[in-house]
Amino acid sequence: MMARHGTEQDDCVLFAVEHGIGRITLNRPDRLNALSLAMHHRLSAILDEIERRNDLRVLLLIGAGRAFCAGQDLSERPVEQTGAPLDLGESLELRYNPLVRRLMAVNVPLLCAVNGVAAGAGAGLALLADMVIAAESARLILSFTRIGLMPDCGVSWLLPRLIGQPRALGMALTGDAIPARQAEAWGMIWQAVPDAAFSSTVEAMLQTLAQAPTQALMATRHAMRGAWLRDLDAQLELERDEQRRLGLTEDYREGVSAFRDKRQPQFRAR
Ligand code: T3D
Repeated sequence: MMARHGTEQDDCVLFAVEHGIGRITLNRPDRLNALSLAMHHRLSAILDEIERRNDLRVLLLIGAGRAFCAGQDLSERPVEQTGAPLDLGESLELRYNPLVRRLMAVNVPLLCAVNGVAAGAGAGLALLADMVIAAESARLILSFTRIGLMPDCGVSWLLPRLIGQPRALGMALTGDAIPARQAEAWGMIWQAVPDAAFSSTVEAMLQTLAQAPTQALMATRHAMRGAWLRDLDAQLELERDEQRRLGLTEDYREGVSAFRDKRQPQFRAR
C-alpha cells in the first residue's frame, strides 16, 4: 500500500533528461494538472536533482493532456469544514514562493510549453519562464480573483512589467481568459503557434537552446531580468563585468573561430 502511494506521488510530475534536455511534465491530466501537495513535494525533489546535475543545457516545463496547469488543487482546500482555516500565507511561504524562486534560478534556460489552459498559479508558473511557447488553443487565466484571492507566484510583480498596468490589472480584476495569440500580441509570451505545429516548434526551440552557449544565455537572463531594479550605470557595469568573464570562456573562442571559419559553432557550455 505504501509503495503504491509512493509511485503515485512520483508519477504526478515526471522528470527525464536526454541529450542535455531536462523535461518536467505536470502529470495529473484528469485534474488539469492542478497543483497538489504531492506535486509540490515532487517538484521540490526534481529541483534538488536539477541543482545537483551539471549535464543540463535547457529545461522544459509542460503539462500532460489538454491543460498546462489549473493552479492550486482546490480539492485540497476544504473550505466548508469547520475548525481552524488553512493559512494560505503559509502555503505561499512554504511551497509557492520557493518553487517560483527555484525555477527562476535554474542555471539553464527555462522554456515553458503552454500546451493548454494555464490558470491561477498555473499561469504564474508559465509566465516566469525565460521563454514561453503556447499552443494557439491555449489560454491564460488569472483566475485568482474568481475564487476570492489575488495573483501570486510573482504575477503581481511580473505582469505589469511585461504588459503594462492597464492590461495586467484588467486581466487580474476580471479573471478573463486571454487566448495565446492575444498573450503573444501583448508581449506576455514569446510565441503562439498553431496546435499542429506546437510540438515541433517546442522541440526545435529546445534544440536551439541546448546547443547555445549556456553561460552567455544565463548572463543575458541575469542582466535582463534584473534590469528593472538597476539604473543605467549599474547595468553598464554589470555588462562590462559579465562580458569580461564571457570573453574568457571556451564558447566565446569557439564562436569567433566558427564565424571566421564559416561553420556552425559547437558550444560546450564552458
Ligand atoms: O491555496 C493556496 O495555497 C493559495 C494559492 C493559490 C494559487 C492558485 O492557483 S488560486 C487559483 C486556483 N485555480 C483555479 O481557480 C482554476 C480552477 N479551474 C478552472 O477555472 C477551470 O477548470 C479551467 C478554466 C482551468 C478549465 O475549465 P474547463 O471547462 O476547460 O475544465 P473543467 O471542466 O472546469 O475542469 C476539468 C476537471 O478538472 C474538473 O473535474 P471533473 O468535473 O471532471 O471531475 C475540474 O473540477 C477539475 N479541475 C480544474 N481545475 C481544478 C480542478 N480540480 C481541482 N483544482 C483545480 N484548480
